[in-house]
Amino acid sequence: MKNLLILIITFTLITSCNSEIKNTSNTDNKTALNKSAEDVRNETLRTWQAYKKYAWGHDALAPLTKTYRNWYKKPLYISPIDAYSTLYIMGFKEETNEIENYVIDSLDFDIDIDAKIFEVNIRILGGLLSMYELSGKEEILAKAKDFADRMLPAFDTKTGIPKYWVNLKTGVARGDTVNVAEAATYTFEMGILSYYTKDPKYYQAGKKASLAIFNRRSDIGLIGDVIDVESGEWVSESSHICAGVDSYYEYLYKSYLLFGDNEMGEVWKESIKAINKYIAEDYDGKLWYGRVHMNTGEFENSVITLYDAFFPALLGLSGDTARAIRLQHTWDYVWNKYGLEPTAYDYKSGKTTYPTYDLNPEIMESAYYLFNISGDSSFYKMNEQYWADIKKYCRTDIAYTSIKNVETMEKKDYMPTFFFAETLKYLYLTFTSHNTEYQFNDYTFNTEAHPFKREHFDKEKAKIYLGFDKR
Ligand code: DMJ
Repeated sequence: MKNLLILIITFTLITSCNSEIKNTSNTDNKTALNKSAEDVRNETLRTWQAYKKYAWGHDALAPLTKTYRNWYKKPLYISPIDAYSTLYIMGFKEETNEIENYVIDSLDFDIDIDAKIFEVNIRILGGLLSMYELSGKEEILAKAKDFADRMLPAFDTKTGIPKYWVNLKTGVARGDTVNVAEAATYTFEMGILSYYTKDPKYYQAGKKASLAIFNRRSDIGLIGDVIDVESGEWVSESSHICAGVDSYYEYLYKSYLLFGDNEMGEVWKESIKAINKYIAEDYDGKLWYGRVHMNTGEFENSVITLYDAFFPALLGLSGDTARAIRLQHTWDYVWNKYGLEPTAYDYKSGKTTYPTYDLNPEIMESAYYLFNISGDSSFYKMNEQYWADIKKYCRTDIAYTSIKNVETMEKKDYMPTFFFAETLKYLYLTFTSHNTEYQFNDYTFNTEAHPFKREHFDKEKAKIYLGFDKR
């Protein structure tokens, strides 16, 4: 009854919060979009066309010099794979068909390059699996499986935590020192692949890595942030939720949410208890998550990163709306101090320690979640403002570019692939929250914002296909 009441209130608030919002369910009809959604959609197309003109076949666009950048000596086609689900949600059929055809006909992962396993997992494997869900094309699932099979040799270590790089052709892996995010952000994509292939080996590899981290927690329940994959020793004992750890926590909760793996749910519950007890801090009237020592819980430093702005979304998703809202206001304060967020910020000195802004999505991701969870229109307005600021400082004649220094707003010549995958998508989804078929409660996103429909994953089947036991 209480839930029903909250739902009704939320729905009422969402539908009444913005006068431009029209009550329609037809997302294909461009006239049904409000001004903000229409604007993001048009800008996405303009940016995609720039990628196609200047960087097609390569990993990323360099928007100032109007050329391309590749991550490795051969391209992995990362921008289109990352962009696909955003273009699909926006209804760009011709563009998404073109990407599907390229992936099916021309993409070959048998390349002699050492790929960073964390990055390619969230972008390529996550992107391909989402492409499979949205397109329904079996050939795309085959590509995803082929790619994951090339990643798996990296997990063959004494701890089960993968090495940093894996050679896509030979399977030779290297790099024994990894941060926690690189160590254990795999259960979501690997679980989805296990579900669709009915082969538990993928999820089991990802879960082993996550549990290897959790099982090395201290007596007070905290983990460090850098680990040796062979010895299992902590290389750094700093405990935080910042860049380098962030998505480990995200995947604990999301694996429980999407697949119903209760063991992962318990790991999340225990972890968040320790985080809130030792890491959360009230400072200057705001909520912050800084850095403490994993064994003692003693404060180490107050440098946070803009990646941490994902945490309000995770707190909100897992039911702690009050903390989520407070934390989002903290991030909103940091954003407004500069007009964009700096990559690193010391909340006690009030200064940035690394002033770059790379078109990152996290603060907009959290505003999107909180608008949908609480129905409070101030989160919608936050995203309207962040979008206006991005247009003001990052827009170029052909696309958008990163900022070298948020104090001077000097531009950098690079557009990361997650701008397509995440930033534009979360903005668009916020502005269409009322009238999209991609309803917030129906989807779970990987850490690169690739969407997966919750009802596609039957929890009883997941238990078998992913090979975990119900508790
Ligand atoms: C994205 O690649 C992913 O969200 C990742 O988890 C960390 N953040 C970047 C974008 O900022």
